[in-house]
This record gives sequence, C-alpha cells and structure tokens, in this order.
Amino acid sequence: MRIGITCYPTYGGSGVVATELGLELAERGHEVHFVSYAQPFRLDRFRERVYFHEVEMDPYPLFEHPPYSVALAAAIHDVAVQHELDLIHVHYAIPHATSAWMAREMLLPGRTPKVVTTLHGTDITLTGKHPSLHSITRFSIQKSDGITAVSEFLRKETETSFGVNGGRSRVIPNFIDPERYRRDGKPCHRATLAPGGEKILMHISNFRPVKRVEDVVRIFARVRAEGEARLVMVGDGPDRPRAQALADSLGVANDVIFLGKHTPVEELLACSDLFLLPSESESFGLAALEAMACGSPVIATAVAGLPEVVEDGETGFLHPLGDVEGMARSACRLLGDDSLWTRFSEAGQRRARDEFSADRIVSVYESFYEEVLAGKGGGKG
Ligand code: GMT
Repeated sequence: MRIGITCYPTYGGSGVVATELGLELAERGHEVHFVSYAQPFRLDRFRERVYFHEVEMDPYPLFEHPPYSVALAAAIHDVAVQHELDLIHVHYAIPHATSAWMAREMLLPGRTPKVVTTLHGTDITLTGKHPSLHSITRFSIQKSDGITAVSEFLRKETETSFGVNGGRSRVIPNFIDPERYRRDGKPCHRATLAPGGEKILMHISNFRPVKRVEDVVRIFARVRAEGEARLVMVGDGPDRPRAQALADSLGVANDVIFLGKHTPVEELLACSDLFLLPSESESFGLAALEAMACGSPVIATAVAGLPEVVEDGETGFLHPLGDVEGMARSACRLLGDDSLWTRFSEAGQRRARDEFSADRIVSVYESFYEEVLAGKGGGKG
C-alpha cells in the first residue's frame, strides 16, 4: 500500500504512535509518506520506503494566524496525486481530519485515497469540544472512511460528544516495540542518575496542566521522607517552573533531576523503579505502557483510559485524581517490598509484550486498512 501519514511532529504521544506505526509499516513493505510542518522527531535516520514532505508556508504580514490547515490540505493533496496514495492516515483530529477531507474533495473522483482518522485524546476530550471547533471536528471525523480510537474510553467519549455511532469506530490501542523497551536495555544510566544506589522514580510528559506535575513532586516528597530516592523528570512544558519551585519549597530539590526533553526514553525507563503518572485525564497513557514494558511498575490515576493499560494491583496501583497521599503510600509499599515489586515488574513486562506489542497491533492496523479500502471501514455520513 502507499500510505500518507499526518501527525504532530514534536514531542507528544500521538506523534510517537504515528511515526512508529509508519516505520513499522515501511518495514512490512508499504510505502509511507509523512506530511507535516516538521520532521517527526523519531524519524531520525534514513529508512527504506519512508518519505517526508514538509508543509511549506511563506510568512506574510496579513497572516496573523497562518492558514496551516489549508496548506496542509494542499500538501496532502499534492502528495496523494504525485505518489498515488491508497490511504491517508491522520493522527489527532484537529486540524488533520479536516485537512484530509479538504484534500480528498480536491481530488478527481475515482482517484481518491481513503481517509483514516485516529483519535488520540484531547482532540475529543478538550480542544474538539470547544464551541469554535466542535461542529467542524464532528463533521471531519464523520467524513473519514475509517475511525480508530486508542482506548475504549475514547471510543465512548467520541460517541457521546460527537455523535459518532459506536459501530463506526474501532479501538486500536497504542503499542511498543518489546525489543527496544526492555528492562535489560542498554546503556543503563542508573549509576549517573542515582549514584548512591537510591531508588529511582520517574515521570515523562510534556508538563502541561493535564499531567499534574506538581502532584508528581508532592508524591515524591512523601516517598523521600521515608527513604533514599531520586525523582527523574523527563520532558518540558509550561508547568516545569512550577514543579521546580515546588521541589524547592518542599526541600527535595537536590533529589529531583529535571532532564528536559530526552530521547530515547527507553534508556531512562530501563532504570526506573517506579513510574508516576497522576494525570487529570489520559485517553491511553503511552508513557505508562512504555514504563511497564521496561519493567517499571506504574502509580497513576484511575481516570479515562489508564485502567485499560495499567492493571490495578497487578502492574501498578491506580488512585483517585489528586490522591497524593494514597499514591505515595502505594509507592512506598512497592519500593519497600522486593518480591511484590518483582511480581509487578514482571507482570507489566508480560502485559506490554503480550497485549501491546508492535507486531500484534500493527497487524490490526493493516487489517483495518484493508477493510477501509474494501469499503467496510464503517462508511461516511
Ligand atoms: O491528546 C493529547 O493531549 C495529545 C496526545 C499527544 O500527542 O501526546 O496525547 C494523547 O495521545 C497519546 C497517544 O495516543 C495518549 O497516550 C495520551 O494519553 C493522550 N493524552 C491525553 O489523553 C491527555
């Protein structure tokens, strides 16, 4: 198949999933064309059958708000014509589903690629709900030939908030490559991150308010009060200064390392003893899955799609939103009981490998593409 993929290219789970999917598809012999405003950050070296098309936009004083959605539509259209795409797969509905719809409308009948939209999270739970975007988001999702959501939670939300008939969308969860995400992955940075043999707690995100990074620091401060530990904060975003200030005021700043953006994350996760994800909402929680695959039990909130990834009492502990005290207690319990920790760590690795391996999930995407191309993806309307 010749497949176009559009995603946000910077840090963020939807871009990671889109890029890894494209790379896996290329490995399987498909031709993959990424179309975006910048090179997806995991597209870091030459791969056979993988192409990147940058969306060009000239700055112009009149464009206080540059019309990216339109430029993207034109780029998708041009790539579709030039490379005779069979299918365009867009990740994150806004504005990608709309641009894909525009591109398809521009094409000659009979030569139109099918459009698949994968919903990732805030496109449904936050931004897409805003009155200024709701009707066009709904329209563009409905016009897709195939719709996937990364969790059952998100599929239901799409049904409730956008009236997308449940039968029209398919749940295809996120995935990891178990060869890369593993406990014995090399190199190991434990000696650098925790030179005194301290336990390592880790958090990886884009530090947006939805991630509640201050809760991460509060949980850590309670754990640190009970024993030697270090917190490794990976990523960057608007709430980083607040988290840093809080670590200072709680007297734990010396044990909190703010690494900033860092790839590959699997190098870090392989030496994490506990992964903290106290998010307000998480339609899936790819970082939690990556942590589990690397043998790190997860302490998270029991919200949105997280219970579909982290099994409470098996691969981690889930707590109500804001229950910093409870999450700290669970963290201390796991860190203080080696056999419990080992059981959770092994169960997490097993679950990641058995349920969410790239091998398995990419095949599901391929079959879904086949269905869509055969006109069985749920239809438009
Ligand atoms: O929806 C977002 O906030 C953006 C998106 C991203 O690009 O990081 O994150 C969502 O998609 C990820 C990949 O499918 C999921 O693992 C995240 O849980 C999800 N974020 C939220 O639902 C807040």
